[in-house]
Amino acid sequence: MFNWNYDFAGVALCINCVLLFFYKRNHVVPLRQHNYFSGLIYAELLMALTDILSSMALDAGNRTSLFVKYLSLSVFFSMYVGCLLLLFLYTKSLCDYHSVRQYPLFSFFYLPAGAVIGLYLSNPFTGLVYFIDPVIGYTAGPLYEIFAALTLYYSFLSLVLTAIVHKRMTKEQLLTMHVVWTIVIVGALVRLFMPEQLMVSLIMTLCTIIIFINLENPDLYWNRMTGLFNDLSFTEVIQKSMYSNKRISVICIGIKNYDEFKMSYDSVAVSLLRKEIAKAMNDIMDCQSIYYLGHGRFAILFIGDDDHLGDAEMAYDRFRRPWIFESDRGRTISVYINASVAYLPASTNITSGGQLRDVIASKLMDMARQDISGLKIIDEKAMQKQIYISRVEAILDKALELDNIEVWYQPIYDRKTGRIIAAEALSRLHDDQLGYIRPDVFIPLAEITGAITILGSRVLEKTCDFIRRQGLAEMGIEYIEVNLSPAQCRDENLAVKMLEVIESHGVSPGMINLEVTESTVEDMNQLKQQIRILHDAGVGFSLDDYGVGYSNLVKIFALPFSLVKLDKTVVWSYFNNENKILEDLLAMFQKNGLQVVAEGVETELMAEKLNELGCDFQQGFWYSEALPDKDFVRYVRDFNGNEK
Ligand code: G
Ligand code: G
Ligand code: MN
Repeated sequence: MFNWNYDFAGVALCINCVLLFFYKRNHVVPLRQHNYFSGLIYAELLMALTDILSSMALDAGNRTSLFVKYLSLSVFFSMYVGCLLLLFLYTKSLCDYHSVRQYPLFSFFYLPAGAVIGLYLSNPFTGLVYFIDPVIGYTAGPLYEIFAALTLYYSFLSLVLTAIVHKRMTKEQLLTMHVVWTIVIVGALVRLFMPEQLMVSLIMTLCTIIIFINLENPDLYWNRMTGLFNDLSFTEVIQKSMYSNKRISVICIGIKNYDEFKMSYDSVAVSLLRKEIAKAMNDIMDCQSIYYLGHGRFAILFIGDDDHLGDAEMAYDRFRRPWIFESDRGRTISVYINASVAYLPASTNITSGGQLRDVIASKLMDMARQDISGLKIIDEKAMQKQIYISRVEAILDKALELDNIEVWYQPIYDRKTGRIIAAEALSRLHDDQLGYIRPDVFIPLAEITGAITILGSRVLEKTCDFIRRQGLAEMGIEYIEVNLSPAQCRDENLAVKMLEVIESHGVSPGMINLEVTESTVEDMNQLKQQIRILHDAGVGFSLDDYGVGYSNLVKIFALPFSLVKLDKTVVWSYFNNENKILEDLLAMFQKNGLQVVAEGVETELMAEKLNELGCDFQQGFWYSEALPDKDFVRYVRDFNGNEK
């Protein structure tokens, strides 16, 4: 006779009831892992219950029928096996292992559990695992240890699986599952040697709690305030749909004036607006799930082949009407929201969840930047572009790490002397497969990722090294123009660091001209100080790309620019006879003591006319494209030796 201890199983029963209540209250994204997890809670609940029932029935001796004893014991053991299987399937769903449809593997996964459950259910007739002796009571049969063997089997299978595909799991997932399986093995040993303690369901429950805290916590997947799923669940759902070959279509909505909205209202109002938008979308269409991707961007995901373009149109239409909701202080807010809506049809090929999220973000950002209100389709081309950008991002990171960024120099011609007296340093990124990648692609990328800080200082270092090594000053080169990105200017130690680089290379600061675009001038206030330090040390400043922004001329003249570079579009519009602005700009800047560089000079005609107009400097393909350092030196020697 055993002296059963009901405490542990009783606690397990209570905990599983509580877990079930709270887990089921929350929304879950349609991921298989969540189904396995709730299945696990149910199985544990039943296991704890039958553990108690069967022990009570055994205790009661002849007062309960043999049938009740056998039934409750068989259900208990079967539920234990069920837990093992669900835990294994849960592990498998985490690592996206979807080859289950391959028949041989299928039998590896399910057959052992199925066979053992069959064994337990048929035990009342065979007595192979245990039997109930009229005198001694509960007695182990010849196959009693089978549950321990099965535990080892599934632990081992999980271990193998996570070892094979560990790259698809996060560190947290790996750690959690390894801990969980260790505990499961301990539980089986306890059952084997101390069956009277009824501890196994509590030990299983412990595993569930660990998973709940680390991997199934609803707050990891959705926002309580708005009831919207987050971008983590978005990428995971897409990832899983891809692995199981399901097609998806997505309606993406971006609030265009989101930043303004955030500045004008408190965070509660912002949350309420998000909630309101989600509610409206749910009313318009049968949303399977709505995700909030951050920065005022929503994604409505549909799994399956159906077309939802009509829904996307209706979603866009809704933004023609105002959004009305109560603020936290009970004030009624009514606002018009400008939205960009993009639609990704189910036919589009997707490579990864994260990539799709990036495509959506960049598409909506592009639409907002170009002020496109309306509906756009995200097609294969947009996906390809994003794939290319991600590739460039990786190449750039690697190039910075290996210090592989090249700097080329485009000559600048001086009207007064008829010689090349300066150059613009332009960075070049080389990849074995993609060839030379244009700065128009990687500079904006570096500005977003922050890599521009390192890139900028590398370019300056290389330029200084070149000036010193080649003795550019002796060759008649008066200065080199180096582009300074607005993003670099956020560093308040920029000036000091740059001067350090210049001086450590033994270069006179006067040999460096920093090119700043108008956009930098816009948020110049805190940077005036930086410019002042550099300028006082002798570094020159040029205003780059003049004519393509919206300049505040008062601000420009207040800064120590000595040069203005007219953007090539301004120059070209003059030579295309579109306007005569060039002449007036020249006069205006020169009258205010600034010298002017014309960019994009491509023909002899342009070069001659610009000289005639009195434009101080010229830069463009007529003279030369940007050249690698040795070619540049040769070009300058040739040019300055025998005048063009
Ligand atoms: O060479 P071109 O295609 O080469 O250059 C495209 C743009 O990239 C230009 O507007 C130029 O100002 C910018 N650019 C090139 N090199 C650098 C660099 O080192 N730093 C910054 N900030 N911009 C650069
Ligand atoms: O924006 P930034 O001023 O830094 O411009 C330099 C860019 O202009 C580089 O991309 C350079 O390759 C390009 N560029 C320079 N000269 C010419 C030209 O004559 N024609 C064209 N189309 N591009 C030019
Ligand atoms: Mn430039």
